[in-house]
Amino acid sequence: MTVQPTRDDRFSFGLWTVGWTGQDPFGPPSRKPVDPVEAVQRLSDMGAYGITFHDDDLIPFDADANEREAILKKFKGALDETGLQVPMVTTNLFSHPVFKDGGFTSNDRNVRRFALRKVLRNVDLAAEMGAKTFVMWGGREGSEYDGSKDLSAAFDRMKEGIDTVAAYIKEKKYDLRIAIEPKPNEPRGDILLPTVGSALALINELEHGDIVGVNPETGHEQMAGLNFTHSIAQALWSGKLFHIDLNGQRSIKYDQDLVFGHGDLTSAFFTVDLLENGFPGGGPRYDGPRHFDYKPSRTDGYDGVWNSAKANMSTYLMLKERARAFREDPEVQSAMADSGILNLSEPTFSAGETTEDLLRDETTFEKFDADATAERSFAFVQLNQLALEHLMNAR
Ligand code: GLT
Ligand code: MN
Ligand code: MN
Repeated sequence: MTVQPTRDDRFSFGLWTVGWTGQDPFGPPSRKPVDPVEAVQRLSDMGAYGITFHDDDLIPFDADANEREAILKKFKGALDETGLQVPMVTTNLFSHPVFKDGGFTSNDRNVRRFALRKVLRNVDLAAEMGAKTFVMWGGREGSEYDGSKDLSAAFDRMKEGIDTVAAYIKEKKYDLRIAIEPKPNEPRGDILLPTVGSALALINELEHGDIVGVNPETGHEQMAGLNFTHSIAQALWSGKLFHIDLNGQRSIKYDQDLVFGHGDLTSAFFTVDLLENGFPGGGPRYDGPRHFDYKPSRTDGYDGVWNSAKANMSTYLMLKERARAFREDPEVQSAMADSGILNLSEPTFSAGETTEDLLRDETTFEKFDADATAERSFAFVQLNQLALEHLMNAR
């Protein structure tokens, strides 16, 4: 069963995803490179609305100005022809060996200055392409050995770099926001800003943090054993979920970048439920692209590549349908009521009540029967079973 996406679903893919040729640390590519124009056409034909890219995915690192222009012209032609958009652009500060110790936080100042120039040039390109989000994934910003980096200085340089880019965006009046993408490790032994929480904390220290948010990736949080839905929930709550990378990961191991849903399916269900239906009691919503950052398996040929791209969208849409049925089910609603889920929206203090009032209210402490209250049974397991039944289309 394949569910057909439309542009209104706002599905997008990185050019580096369907374009991954299968090279890994243990072997060379298992597929020939794909022409970006073909990627645009195929993604458009299958119902995606957007394509995203790193500068180097499209334009070789050492291309001269003429080559760059020719490549961009061809790519833009394919976009115009298909109507595919470029909602996000990002910069490669990790492949070339010059970045082996990072870009913004390399111990080599000349590398840091080069990295900034590369990013600023790409910000201009992002604006030119009409992108609204500029992702920053600092895969090489980190270390293998704790003694190899002055971490305080590294955070200073990270702040300096991101603030410089944000200030440049403002100065140029680009309609663009930055989204930091966390990852715990790989390729570095430990990457700075390993989780959504770490990125949110850094954003609070920025001068131009108002236009900086996060781009959480399913597998990256799960590599650290964290709950992806919780991570995006906190980003949303903080008004910082600017973009999202959906994929699949099976437990704590190397970054698998599987098809969305091919890792922890129950977690994927609740991710879609949150993105599509919002928090049970209201609250902020995500309205950005549903971006897939997966790697077609090395065992697949191009038939498998295009089919797996479709699988991301189709799985998302099936989960969306299942999540809708889940929320609408009266039995679910009553299990939610028994679980007290909507009660959590009620402030712990009554309107106008002060801490003094609380201290004086004996029912909250002196006369509070903790043992009797502890006897309450929450319907959490029942609710989860209902979720599974909906997920399995058994209801
Ligand atoms: C790289 C990484 C992804 C990031 C990309 C953005 S590049 O493929 O593994 O998670 O989203 O820089
Ligand atoms: Mn990944
Ligand atoms: Mn990603």
